[in-house]
Amino acid sequence: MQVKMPVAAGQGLTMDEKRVREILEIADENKGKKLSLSELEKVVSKMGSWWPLFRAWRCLRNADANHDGYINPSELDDLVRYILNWYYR
Ligand SMILES: [Ca+2]
Repeated sequence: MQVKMPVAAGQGLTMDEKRVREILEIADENKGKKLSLSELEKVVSKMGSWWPLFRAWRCLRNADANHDGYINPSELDDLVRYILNWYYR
């Protein structure tokens, strides 16, 4: 028997967590395992943001817990959450 799971509002669209992580991995151009503002800018413009630099800056402000100006591997989960939150609003 098939059970239909209730889908929360905004879910079931094309962008999911896996896809966001893929985009973030590709965006790490110098493979430094951390994302700079300009790398984030490319990420958000790929996701269709109108104003990528501002959006990238917001991402950094929200997820950069140690304030070094980069998204470190330990901050990546927060960044993914932030992006998903924003994307589905
Ligand atoms: Ca950081």
